[in-house]
Amino acid sequence: MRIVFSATQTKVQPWLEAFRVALPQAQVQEWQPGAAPADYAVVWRPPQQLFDEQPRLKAIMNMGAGVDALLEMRTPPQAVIVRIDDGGMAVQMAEFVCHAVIRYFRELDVYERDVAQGTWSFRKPRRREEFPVGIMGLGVLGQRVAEAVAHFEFPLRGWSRTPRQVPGMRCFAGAEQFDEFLAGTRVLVCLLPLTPETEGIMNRRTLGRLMPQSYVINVARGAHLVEEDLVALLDDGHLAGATLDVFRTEPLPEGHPFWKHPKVTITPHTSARTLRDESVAQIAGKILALERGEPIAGVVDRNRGY
Ligand code: NDP
Ligand code: OXD
Repeated sequence: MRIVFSATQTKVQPWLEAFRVALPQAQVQEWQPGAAPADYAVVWRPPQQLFDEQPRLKAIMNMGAGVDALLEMRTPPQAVIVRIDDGGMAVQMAEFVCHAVIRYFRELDVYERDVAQGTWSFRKPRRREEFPVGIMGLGVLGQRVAEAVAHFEFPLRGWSRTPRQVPGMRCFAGAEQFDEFLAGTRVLVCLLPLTPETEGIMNRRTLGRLMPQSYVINVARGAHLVEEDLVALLDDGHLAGATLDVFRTEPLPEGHPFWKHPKVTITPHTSARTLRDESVAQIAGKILALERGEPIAGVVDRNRGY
């Protein structure tokens, strides 16, 4: 069995060594132009030339949860596209989102600003019932985040494409229930995949439907958000704050308004990192299962886009 590996933004050698240990029967090589035909490609944002030169791949193993960039490429049509499901990312996402929700609920963002100005002032405690958290996307990550947020007893709402039942959560589904979901949400968390249906889903109209003084937490993809609409709603006071981990252009360009906006907190696409050991174990396990002809989790539906 031959496996080619191609990933940007990571050191290649430790990944190759880990795959060679996990799959001793396989020949695992970093992809180079002209490489011999392989059975599997393990990739994160690879060059198009890899797929053009590897028409016989059985499967493409994406080293992340989101496959939006991969689905924009020309890939061999028979190759199954497989994404990471959880692989240690769900708990990281739960930590990140809980931290942001609690920071807003306890007004730590306001205390941080006060302290920076040498001001000692108390704020009236908020009522949890007035702080419903609404999660868009109830998949692997959204459900784990919901479970974690539930421990802090915030009212929970969730929205997905098809109807879901999540204990302790009021669930909404589809375009027809979207506005109702938004209208009762005070903290909007985006954990949707980026697809033609979800591109620009957070815009002036939809964010304008949230409860007054709402917050936005985007940990999915930058293109879910119309950035200038968010700034307008923060500036006119409808929105009280935003925590953004992902952006239309990454790294965030110098001079972008988010860098200095007093109501925006940014992080460099780090809310849930791909972890090497967990990912190698998961991908190797799936390759072996595919070789045995067994079903695996995380197979992407190319038509659905996730
Ligand atoms: P899943 O595929 O497991 O879940 C996707 C969820 O979104 C499902 O509940 C699905 O609905 C819902 N959904 C999809 N399309 C729509 C739509 N048009 N309307 C309403 N709901 C929709 O994905 P994951 O939870 O694993 O990951 C989510 C995203 O998080 C990834 O695609 C990636 O972009 C992002 N991510 C970001 C990271 C970061 O570091 N910032 C790290 C990892 C992931 P249904 O249940 O009906 O199928
Ligand atoms: C992912 C990511 O999709 O890191 O896994 O953004």
